[in-house]
Amino acid sequence: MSRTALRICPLCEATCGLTLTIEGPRVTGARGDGEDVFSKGFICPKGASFGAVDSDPDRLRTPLVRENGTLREATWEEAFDAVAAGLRPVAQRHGPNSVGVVLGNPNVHTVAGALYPPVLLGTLGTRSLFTASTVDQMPKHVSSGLLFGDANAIPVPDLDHTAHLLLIGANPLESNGSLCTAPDFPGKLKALKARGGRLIVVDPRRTRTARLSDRHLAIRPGTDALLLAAMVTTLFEEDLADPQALAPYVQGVAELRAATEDFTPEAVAAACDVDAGVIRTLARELAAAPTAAVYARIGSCTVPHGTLASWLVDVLNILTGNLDRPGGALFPRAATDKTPRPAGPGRGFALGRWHSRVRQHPEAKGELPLSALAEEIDTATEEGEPVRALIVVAANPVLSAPDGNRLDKALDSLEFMVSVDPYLNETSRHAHVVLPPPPPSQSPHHDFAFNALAVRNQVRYTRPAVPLEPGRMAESEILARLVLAAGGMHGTDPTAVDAMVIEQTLGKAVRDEHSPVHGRDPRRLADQLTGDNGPERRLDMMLRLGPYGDGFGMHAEGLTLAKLLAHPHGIDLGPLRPRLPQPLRTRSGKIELLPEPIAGDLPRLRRALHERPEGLVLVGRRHLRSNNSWMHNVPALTGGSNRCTLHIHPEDAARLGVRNGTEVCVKGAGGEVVAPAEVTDGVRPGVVSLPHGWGHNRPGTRLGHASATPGVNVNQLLDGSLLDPLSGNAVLNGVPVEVTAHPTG
Ligand SMILES: Nc1nc2c(c(=O)[nH]1)N[C@H]1C(S)=C(S)[C@@H](COP(=O)(O)OP(=O)(O)OC[C@H]3O[C@@H](n4cnc5c(=O)[nH]c(N)nc54)[C@H](O)[C@@H]3O)O[C@H]1N2
Ligand SMILES: Nc1nc2c(c(=O)[nH]1)N[C@H]1C(S)=C(S)[C@@H](COP(=O)(O)OP(=O)(O)OC[C@H]3O[C@@H](n4cnc5c(=O)[nH]c(N)nc54)[C@H](O)[C@@H]3O)O[C@H]1N2
Ligand code: SF4
Ligand SMILES: [Mo]
Repeated sequence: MSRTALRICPLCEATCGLTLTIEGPRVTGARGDGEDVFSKGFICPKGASFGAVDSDPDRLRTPLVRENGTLREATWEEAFDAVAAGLRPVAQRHGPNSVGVVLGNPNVHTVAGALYPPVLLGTLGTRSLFTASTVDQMPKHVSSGLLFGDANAIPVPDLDHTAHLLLIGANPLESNGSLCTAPDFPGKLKALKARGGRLIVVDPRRTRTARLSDRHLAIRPGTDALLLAAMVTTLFEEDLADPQALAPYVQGVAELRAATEDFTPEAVAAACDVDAGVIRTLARELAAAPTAAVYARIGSCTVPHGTLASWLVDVLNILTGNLDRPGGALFPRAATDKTPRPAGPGRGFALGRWHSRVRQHPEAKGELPLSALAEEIDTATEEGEPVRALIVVAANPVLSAPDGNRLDKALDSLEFMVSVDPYLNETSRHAHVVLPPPPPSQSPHHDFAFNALAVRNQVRYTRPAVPLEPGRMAESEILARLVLAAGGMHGTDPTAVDAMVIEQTLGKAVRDEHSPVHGRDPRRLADQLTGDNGPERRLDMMLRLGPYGDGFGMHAEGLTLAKLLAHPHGIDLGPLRPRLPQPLRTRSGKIELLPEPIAGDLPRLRRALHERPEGLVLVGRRHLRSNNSWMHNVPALTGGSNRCTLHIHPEDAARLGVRNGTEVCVKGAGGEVVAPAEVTDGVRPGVVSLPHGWGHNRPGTRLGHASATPGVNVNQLLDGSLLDPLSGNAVLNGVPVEVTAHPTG
């Protein structure tokens, strides 16, 4: 007997609605939900393998607790006893910063990951926070913080309506898009072209996305900020800079012009390896297009000038009047966004409110660089305590962050470590306690993070498709219990955590004169909340206080959880609409075009005008059938072209005596790896490419399939010292490497 259930796919940022086929407790099939208001039936090979990902036999079924050095299966009670006994003494002896928290990418793909880590951090009071953001998009947060006063105000290209898309360092045909949630990104690019629009791709590799473009620029890695600065200069020189309707909200145009005028196309051409005439054409076409959007991702962020490049992307959107207009780049408005506040000056965005202990990296958005995690554990300093205990939630930094070997050793030296992870992998194998969340079919889903980055405003919620198996604990309960254990309240009913958050949030809302519930009784409001459990009541609360909410009865037609549950395929909230000046939170209340930290970083960019790598540089790549470090254990998603090979251009291969399949040794500042070469003109000369997330050959893991074809860890080539100084983001692309034919190859 089989049945079907709806489930939003958590496997990438596209958030497609799936229809699962379920037999007993198992998902046996997945297809696109044709009635989903947003994804309309789209599915990719990863989503189609949802059942295989979900029922991977290597997923942990019970908690693990370390006893006499080895991990053994344990009950939840034993596991949380061990967490409480392990964490509190460290904090009490060495202070709050001695307990570190590492949050990995899948946290933004779960309900629990959105709702509990902020409470955990508040309880711990630690400044030792490290997340996947600093190996990813932190430069974008910093540039948005500085430009708009809100690090989370990230403009999203209006893919469905734009006439011109300049796409930089992103490969949505493999990644399905990022900081731009769009089911069927490939289809949307094809539709753009079909309606006569233009697609320009800037990427050192001729990716599947690049092959779809009208123009592909195989830029030298790490130089996008120079290219974009030269486009800005061209707009000014040729009198094409015109913020149009944005003008009243923008300050600093003249200062920007003066600060960037020496970055002419002619000055940057050699560094970027892009013809000056082409750069001028790019700027002219951008200005001339009826609507246009500049959109940039990983390849522009994980580089030495990541924040400047991220800033220049929005500067170009602003100078061409494309920010905040349909067809340009707009600020989404998600159903669980905070209660809208009227426009006006805000508190602004501060960087470097504290610094890391060892190398004094400035915090950004409350985080320290993930690249600094190992040294914050293994290096003593005169002031401050090293990290001695670690809470790791959905993160595998041994593979995802620079210099995994050093981190591997550092983790072993911790007094206590707990991992919330479904796998015993390269990172969780170091934990004293592993707490496994249930598979996605047994978890609810709502995209708190990605709805605020989506190309269309919409809201969807799916309850668990399969009931929790006996012995399983919902991830929300795992994290709530972790909060209690960390706060010295081990043993308390975990629903107390949600009750506390609800009480605090409603208490604040009734005191806020802009809130629809201003002046009301918070306890009466709490009594109105519906939902089967704490997370659902919190979702109900956020929906009702949010921009489309019912305001707890103020707007009868408004959103509530009950209304959302009555629309299992979601509720469409319309296309992206202009919102300025409301999202601005800068002290001036305007878009601050040339913020001081950015101006202070321009001399470093100026020096890059004269830098040329002597040898090869390395970039990454993604494959449609993979996801970072955790999907190589699913046979349906491995094999074929999803392999850990070094792409190298035929000219470089010939010079080095490397043939297709030759084992090559790749050497970087942090170490060396040996991988088979794949000779292809898909990468430009001077550039080689290895994917990340591989290297599943460490002992003590439980990854049967992945460890049989382990691949190598590209991040071992890094030593963790290369960062974008403003954001603390790791440099993962454009890294100098040496490649030689391996003697045994
Ligand atoms: N060289 C190089 N390195 C990179 C990148 C690159 O482009 N090049 N990309 C970087 C980027 S953008 C990112 S975001 C990071 C990602 O790196 P990480 O943050 O480490 O994320 P993942 O590898 O996706 O998964 C981390 C862990 O989450 C676990 N997990 C999966 N599902 C769940 C769940 O539902 N709950 C919980 N609690 N855990 C779960 C997995 O088992 C895995 O151990 O890698 C970065 N590293
Ligand atoms: N299939 C799959 N999908 C994923 C993931 C995955 O691992 N696999 N990971 C998810 C995550 S966590 C994220 S953050 C997103 C990332 O989403 P994307 O940003 O689209 O990621 P990539 O596919 O790595 O594309 C980055 C591109 O930048 C290029 N590049 C490298 N260096 C430079 C440079 O200096 N300049 C320019 N212009 N380009 C450069 C690379 O060649 C590559 O093609 O993908 C998400 N989706
Ligand atoms: S595109 Fe992403 S969200 Fe959609 S089915 Fe594939 S993995 Fe899932
Ligand atoms: Mo990412």
